[in-house]
Amino acid sequence: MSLVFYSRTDAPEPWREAVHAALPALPFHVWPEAGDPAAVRYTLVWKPPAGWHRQFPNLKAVLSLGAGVDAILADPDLPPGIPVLRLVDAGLSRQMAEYAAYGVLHFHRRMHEYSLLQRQGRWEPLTPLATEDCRVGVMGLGVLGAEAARFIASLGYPVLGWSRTPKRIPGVTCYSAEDLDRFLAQTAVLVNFLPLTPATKGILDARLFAQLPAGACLVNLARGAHVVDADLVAALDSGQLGGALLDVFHEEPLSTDHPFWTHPRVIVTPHVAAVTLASEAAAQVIANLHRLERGEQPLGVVDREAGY
Ligand code: NDP
Ligand code: OXD
Repeated sequence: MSLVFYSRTDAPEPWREAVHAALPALPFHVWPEAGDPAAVRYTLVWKPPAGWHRQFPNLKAVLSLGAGVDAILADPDLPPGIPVLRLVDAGLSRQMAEYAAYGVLHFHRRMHEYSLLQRQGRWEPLTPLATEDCRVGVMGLGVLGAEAARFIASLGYPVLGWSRTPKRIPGVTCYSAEDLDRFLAQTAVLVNFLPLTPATKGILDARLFAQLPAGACLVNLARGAHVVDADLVAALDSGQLGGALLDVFHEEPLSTDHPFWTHPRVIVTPHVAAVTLASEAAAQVIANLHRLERGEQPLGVVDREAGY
């Protein structure tokens, strides 16, 4: 019985050490090394290529190195019936809340406009918007979105939240699926925390941008495929949107000729809103391996039907 680690961005060593310390009898292979494929019971993965899991006929569980599992579920060859386990917070929520709050402060304090004025050498004080008039709309009120909504509310912003099912979060006005229009109409800074599923793919499109107040800004730290890129560029060019802070993209790394790189109203970061740290997340993975070994129900089981 063994585990195979696959990631092109996470260093395997801290994971190997943590797993070995907790489960010394479980061989830990780092792809492209996998030992006997028939012996592989667990994979610990970030963005495995489509078809990759097909080679392990006796897999018992797939453990994600991230909170979002869209890349894992996108594999048509993922063995049916086995659990896919995602990270639940595991140190990510604090980082995500900080990034989201940074974006809100940036746009609320009109830094996107000052950056344009600076390029033109213009000294032009702009009228500030009172904090209590800068409504922040958080799409997705799960583990990460709810924490960010609470954090942004603690800074004095009126916060609205939107999720598939109704939520109650102190200090946050919560809307559910059917109230999207009302939620958008009030939102000055839209922050996306949705998982990427068939229902949310392309949700950030021209139709949605048109429902925001003119000049609203976008912080997308969920997935690139939530955005229709051409619609976002058009909304920024027309002034319907004032600016966008983007951490995630359809293709990563973002291709060098993509218009986002040079658009004066876009800030690009390289998928770093929250970075999984073995020092914070390994305990959760190990707890799940112990549970699986004991035949107990693991934590963070993804609803494969819903896609998150
Ligand atoms: P959760 O599964 O805990 O929360 C998802 C939320 O989205 C829930 O509130 C859910 O509603 C809501 N939702 C799902 N589908 C819909 C829909 N069709 N309409 C409305 N609401 C919907 O996820 P996390 O908070 O843990 O993570 C969110 C995402 O953040 C991840 O999937 C990942 O893509 C992204 N991420 C990005 C990182 C980065 O560095 N950029 C780092 C970590 C995560 P309900 O509560 O009703 O089910
Ligand atoms: C995640 C991510 O889903 O880093 O954890 O994007």
